[in-house]
Amino acid sequence: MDIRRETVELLESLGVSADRLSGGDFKVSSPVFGEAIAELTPIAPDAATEAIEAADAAFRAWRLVPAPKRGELVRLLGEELRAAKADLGRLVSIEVGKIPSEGLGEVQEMIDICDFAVGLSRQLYGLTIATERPGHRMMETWHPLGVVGVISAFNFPVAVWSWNAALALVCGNSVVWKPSEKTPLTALACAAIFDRALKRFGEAPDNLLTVLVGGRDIGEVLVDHPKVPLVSATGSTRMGRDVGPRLAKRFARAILELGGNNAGIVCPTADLDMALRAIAFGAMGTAGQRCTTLRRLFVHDSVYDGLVPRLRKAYQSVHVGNPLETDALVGPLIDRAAFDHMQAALDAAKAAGGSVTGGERVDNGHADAFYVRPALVEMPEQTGPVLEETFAPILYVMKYSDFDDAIAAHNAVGAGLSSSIFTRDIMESERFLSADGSDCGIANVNIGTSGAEIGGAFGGEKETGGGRESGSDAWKAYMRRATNTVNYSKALPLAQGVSFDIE
Ligand code: UN1
Repeated sequence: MDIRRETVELLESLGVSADRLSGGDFKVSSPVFGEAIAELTPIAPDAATEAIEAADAAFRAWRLVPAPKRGELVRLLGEELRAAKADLGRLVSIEVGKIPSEGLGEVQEMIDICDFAVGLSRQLYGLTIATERPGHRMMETWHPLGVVGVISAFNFPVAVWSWNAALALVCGNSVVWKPSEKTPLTALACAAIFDRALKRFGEAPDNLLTVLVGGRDIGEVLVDHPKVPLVSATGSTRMGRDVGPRLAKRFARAILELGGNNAGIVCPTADLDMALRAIAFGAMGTAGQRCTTLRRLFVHDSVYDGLVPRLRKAYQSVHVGNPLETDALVGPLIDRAAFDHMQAALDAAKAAGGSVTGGERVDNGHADAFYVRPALVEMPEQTGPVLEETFAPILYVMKYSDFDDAIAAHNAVGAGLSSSIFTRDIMESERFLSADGSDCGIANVNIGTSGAEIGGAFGGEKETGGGRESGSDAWKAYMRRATNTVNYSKALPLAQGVSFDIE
């Protein structure tokens, strides 16, 4: 196949002109064959600063549009995404190497969050609160916040943007998006899709959405700009350690969705067939490149031999290959660096006594495409690389005999994104979900760690950064809250019984 030609054709059909795709020095590659598929022109830092100022002007106008009307724009975006689903899903597969159902699933997440946000646009509620003073009313109101900066990662190049953008837009904000350096093409496609929704919507300010194609310097412009009151950033914990303090320094808000080192516990009463499928998808799906990928597994002694050999077999037989032309379940790693990190982690695991199944490179005839057989690593204990997130398909498996020890080991890592337990024992599942159970932002029972629905709040604790995006009341981070107390009496009673009579 001519992947470059198909990329250009897809982008043109999505509304991105072919002239933008070549001639620049910002090279974009597809991991499928490791070939360049576009050369973009990045934005200069000064132009990025100007774009943020323009987005601020857009916010000032957009905040005056009634929220349900803003919801109409997001409804149209959802319609345009439905129409573009096949093309955008395919483009995600080309740019990231996802298998087709995962590329399409990512676009489905976008459609789902648009639907959610449309409903939300009529539900931006505040509370009315009992006051201690007679003839008074106290309430809270929610107002638009400003320019919302979005920094997204390569692995969910469009869905995570849409979680932020759909909420930000109904909340009355404008959006400036710095996509991953590895995936700017799908971002340009989203901007074109959004433009179509805008045209159908009619009256909306210019510059409601700006995409900044560029490297780290451009991300820094966004993070440091005083007119960006909120930055939602997805990426590594290392990135978060830089972005978090920079935002804190200027008292801007952060939604950080950083690393995960997600674990599962398989208990004596687990349905092993169910656990096997959930573990296989959670650990090998998306080539281990989800924030929610299952990376550690604690298996009770009594079921270890009933589960782990079957898992090993699945690792040996899963089809790894070109996601565009075959029915592979595991596509490529994003690049050579990802491959190198994976090999280094496997070497460290072996040195720590791990026994490795898989992990080797699978040759597809292209020197710069990195396919690997997912690795199952049986570890004597949780040490060395097991404590770190390696963004690749490695599952470390450990035995446990005492449930308290399993929970303690589960929580003994820096990250706190997603977790799961496989059990039919209600005492164990309830304990896992309780205050002294899993310490993660997502805790599941008889479901893997990945593949969350948009209706729940998405994010995690500890080194995952603490942010929440997507469903539930995550919208509150995208608005500012005002507490209003109104006195409709003729007196001026002071709170707390204070008297202050000046005559
Ligand atoms: C991510 O990897 O950053 O829960 C997002 C999941 C997906 C989103 C993952 N819905 O696996």
